[in-house]
Amino acid sequence: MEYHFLKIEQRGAITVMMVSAPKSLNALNSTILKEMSHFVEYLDTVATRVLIVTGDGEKAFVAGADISEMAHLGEAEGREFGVLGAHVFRAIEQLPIPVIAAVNGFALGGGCELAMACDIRLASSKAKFGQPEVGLGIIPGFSGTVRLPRLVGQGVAKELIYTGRVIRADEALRIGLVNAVCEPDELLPKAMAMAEAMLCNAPLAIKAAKQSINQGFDLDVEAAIALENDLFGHCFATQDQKDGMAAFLQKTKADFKGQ
Ligand code: CO8
Repeated sequence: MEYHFLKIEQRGAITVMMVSAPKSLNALNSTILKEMSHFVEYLDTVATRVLIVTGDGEKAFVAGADISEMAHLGEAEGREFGVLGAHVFRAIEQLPIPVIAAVNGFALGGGCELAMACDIRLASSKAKFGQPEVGLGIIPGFSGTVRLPRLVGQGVAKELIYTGRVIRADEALRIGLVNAVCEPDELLPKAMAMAEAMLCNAPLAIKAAKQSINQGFDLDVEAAIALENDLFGHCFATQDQKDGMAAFLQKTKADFKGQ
């Protein structure tokens, strides 16, 4: 499939997916969401071991879902549009590799929701976050009401969603919405450096850790521990565990094969 609104760049085992619709500040229309869905479905997660998601230009990560497209939707189409976005973001969240959002500018509405579907958020000092949907007569419909309270707690999430207040990167850091803030020109290098650090580790162990955190978070403690026990045990069936521990004992670094 040829992408009109996604720029994909391969840097070794790291892939950068850039949303690119600069005229509308990278707002997500249904074509972009379908391109993203295709990209995620066909991403080779053996060749790509870390995905970085970012926005084109200096101004926006993603300024939301495309309001000009949504303005004319009826109830059934509105629901369909919400399902499409939620489905794509869930697929990103469930990728078996780490996904880092490099938030370079406005991350509003669907943009904030896209960033929240990623495992880790790095923000430029110029980034701004918010869920301004209620000001448009809708709710954060790409799973913002689901993920924001899980990330920052219900009280803060409700305040941000009910007021639609847009916050700067420093406040996003303070409330735990982002992991770190850096200067704009340091953003992609910092995301790359973090991805490189992940590449040193065992891919199957990272995959299992992600599954244990993502699935375990929604289980009660006993069930989450049981899930972790299974995933932990399964690590001992991998070559990576043999290589990792042998390398430690020989005081060398393992060259993990993801097997
Ligand atoms: N949709 C469509 N077009 C947009 C969007 C958007 N979300 N954001 C910006 N644009 C367009 C503008 O219309 C403008 O186009 P034009 O040049 O043709 O007039 C261009 O991008 C540049 O924008 P501005 O001139 O407004 O730039 P400013 O620097 O003045 O302002 C802002 C930047 C503050 C980001 C401003 O553009 C803005 O407020 N944008 C809208 C932000 C917003 O409300 N986002 C949430 C949208 S709703 C949403 O995401 C819902 C997700 C769940 C959907 C569930 C479906 C059922």
